Amino acid sequence: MSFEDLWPGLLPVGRARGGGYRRFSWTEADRECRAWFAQEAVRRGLTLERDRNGNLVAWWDTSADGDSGAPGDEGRADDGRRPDLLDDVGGGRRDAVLTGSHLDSVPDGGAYDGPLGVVSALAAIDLMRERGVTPSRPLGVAVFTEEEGARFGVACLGSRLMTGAIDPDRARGLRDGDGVSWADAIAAEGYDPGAIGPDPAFLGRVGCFVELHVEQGRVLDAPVGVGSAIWPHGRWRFDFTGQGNHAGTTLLGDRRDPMLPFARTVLAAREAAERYDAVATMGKVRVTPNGVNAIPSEVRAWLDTRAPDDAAVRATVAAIAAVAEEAAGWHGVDVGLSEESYTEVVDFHVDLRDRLVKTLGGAPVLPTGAGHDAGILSAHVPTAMLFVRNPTGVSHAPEEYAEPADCRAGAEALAAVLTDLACR
Ligand code: HGY
Ligand code: MN
Ligand code: MN
Repeated sequence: MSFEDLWPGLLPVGRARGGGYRRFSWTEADRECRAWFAQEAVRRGLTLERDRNGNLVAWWDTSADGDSGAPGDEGRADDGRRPDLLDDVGGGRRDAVLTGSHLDSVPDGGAYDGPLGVVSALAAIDLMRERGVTPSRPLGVAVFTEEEGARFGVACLGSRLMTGAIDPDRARGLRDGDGVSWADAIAAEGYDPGAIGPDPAFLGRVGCFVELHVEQGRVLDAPVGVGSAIWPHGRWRFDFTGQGNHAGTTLLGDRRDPMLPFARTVLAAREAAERYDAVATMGKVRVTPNGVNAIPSEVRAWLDTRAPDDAAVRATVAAIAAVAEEAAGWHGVDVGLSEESYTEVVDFHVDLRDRLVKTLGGAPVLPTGAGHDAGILSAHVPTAMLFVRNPTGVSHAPEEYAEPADCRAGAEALAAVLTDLACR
């Protein structure tokens, strides 16, 4: 199927009234996305595997003995060993090529962030088959769970669990806004919460991972680009605790209103980001009790900070925290700050990056400020990214868009890259 034929199948799933998407992990929309992916995998004769962390991988393996090629199989094309993948980087015993992305979204997210990588991977397999390409090693399409962290708060949770980048106990205890834990959510889907955690057997068989993603910015002036790096970035939570009280009868001098230091902190985030050439966002806040005529008892607010280098991120957060402390003190409010997740700078695998550029006959190379599962896997597996042009640069919003011609070019580029990597 062409990209255009495939794309409409997923489009309506999880779309909210305002046109954005609410595809949160382990909700009905997520189940529908997973069912769509399973159906497309079966339609292509791919072997669908659910790992213990909630991630999915659909395997195309053409080895003589027809094993699934899923990790853990001996998966050999003949009695010899497959040539090492990327032997210029000493792939060792790794022989599978993995692509894919995620299907979950931020609240009111766009249609392309995540799904473009998954749909393009399936379209790329169809293109390869139309051209009679037969991979000599397993080729997997992954769907990583909870990439946005929109429900349980930690981004790339599925790939962090797979790689050991998060403690399984902490993951089990993550809770959504209604208090539902990750453990309870996955148990309700038939997973064993006690089994989540690092999966070295899977990673040990993956020779490289290439993720295609819509560009989240507007740097690209060509249909497809190749990723060079991901900026360091993190998420912090401020807890401002004051005294709930009556909005009408409490004198100003008697108030301990947590909303005031929160408001000062939001402005400080912008000031610090400008000062340190970073970006800082406070887009999520939870007010308790959130009543019009009640002074809040608590304001919980999240900070997302990113910059080209670690020092700038740290300096930005430190400056914001200092203002939060001072403002809280002024208003007799307590403030707590906790780092919820942090991702060091990711420099994608140079040889793999250059190989993608060469396969594409040249392509722009660009960094990104957006986090991806590719960033998490890159510490364990040679990893690269392809970006598809986003004409407006808008992402994490209903207006996110990519031209059909550019999406087609992305699927073609991915097919060429996967052919080069999986047919050696
Ligand atoms: O937040 C990010 O950068 C990514 O979209 N999860
Ligand atoms: Mn995103
Ligand atoms: Mn994404």
